[in-house]
Amino acid sequence: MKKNSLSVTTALLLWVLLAPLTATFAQTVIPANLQKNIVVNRLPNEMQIPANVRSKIMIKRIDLSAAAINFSVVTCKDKFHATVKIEGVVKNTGTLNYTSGPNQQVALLYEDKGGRPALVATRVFQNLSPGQEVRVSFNRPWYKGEEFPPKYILIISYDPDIYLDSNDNNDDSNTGNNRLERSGSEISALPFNCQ
Ligand SMILES: [Ca+2]
Ligand SMILES: [Ca+2]
Repeated sequence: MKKNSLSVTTALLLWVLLAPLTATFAQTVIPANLQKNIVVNRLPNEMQIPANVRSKIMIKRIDLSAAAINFSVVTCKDKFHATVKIEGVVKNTGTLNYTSGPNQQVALLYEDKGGRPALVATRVFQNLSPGQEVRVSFNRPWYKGEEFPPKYILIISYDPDIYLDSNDNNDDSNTGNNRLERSGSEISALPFNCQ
């Protein structure tokens, strides 16, 4: 009995020590073929459509967009302290199905503290029908008294070879809407209604 409770304690202790590491790792998984575009402490460069395929891509008008960044209160401690959820929404805003390989596109959520971006969550996805969405999120403690709250940046990142992979159903025709920003000051403006 004593041995059992000891091993349970050990397992619990290990879980407490390792869970945050596992959680951080699980939140920011990036497929190998996407890694050369993505750095955890710098925003990736905007994707460019190669000139020789541009006219063909414009005909189909496949388009995924960084559609929204949502802020919500998960639990609150008092009027100034809460755990909040920051959620990015990627949406197929085109009129055709987006069909692709399993590791060719990822939604990235960055937290930027005064020009120091950090990748805080990722979501690898694959196919999206028109109007369909995929979400990437993370939770963090929030204090309203923070003078300069971070901003959040949602980015859709693609396989560097996405326009050259012989599949024109994953060729985003509008690279100008693949990034969205929202200031964390809007989180501080939310009511923290605690019981
Ligand atoms: Ca797009
Ligand atoms: Ca392609």
